[in-house]
Amino acid sequence: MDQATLVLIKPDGLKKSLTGNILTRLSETKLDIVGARIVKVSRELAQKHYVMLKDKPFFEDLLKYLMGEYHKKKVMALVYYGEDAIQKVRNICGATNPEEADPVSIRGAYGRITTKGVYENAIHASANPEEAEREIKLWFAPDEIISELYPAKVAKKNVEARVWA
Ligand code: DAT
Ligand code: MG
Repeated sequence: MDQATLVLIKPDGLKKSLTGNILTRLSETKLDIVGARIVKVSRELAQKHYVMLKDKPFFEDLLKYLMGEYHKKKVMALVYYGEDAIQKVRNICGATNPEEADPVSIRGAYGRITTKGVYENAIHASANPEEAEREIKLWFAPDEIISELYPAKVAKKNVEARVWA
């Protein structure tokens, strides 16, 4: 079944110049990239992204990590699409805990746990189709994705926005 999944190259991945390596590893999946953005992550976006973990003792550190307070204030967000996309990407990422991840997986090769206990695991990948849809809609507007993944509508937005001067 064709699926979409959200991938984030987290701030440690960008700080360590791993973008090329990670994208190369992901290209083994033969999936299509249908969206890509560089994002400066706000606290609000980080909180929404990890809402499921809001009661965990490590939540505050997780927010700081995703916002880039330990590395660089940017994240690369991508949407991959194709057959069994969610599992294919998760397999290449490896286990959540980088010390337990298969050493040939992305997290096994590049992740670490800091002395503070933060899992710096370089990459995020959606866990299931419901999470993927929620996460993709959080990180991308309909026009930032080159395929029609989910229904969208035209809405008049009466807001001020920056344009090129
Ligand atoms: P995954 O990223 O594999 O989907 P998750 O959704 O359970 O795992 O957790 C999200 C992130 O939170 C994970 O990438 C790293 C961090 N995390 C999870 N469990 C942790 C723990 N016990 N201690 C510190 N950080 C943790
Ligand atoms: Mg998860």
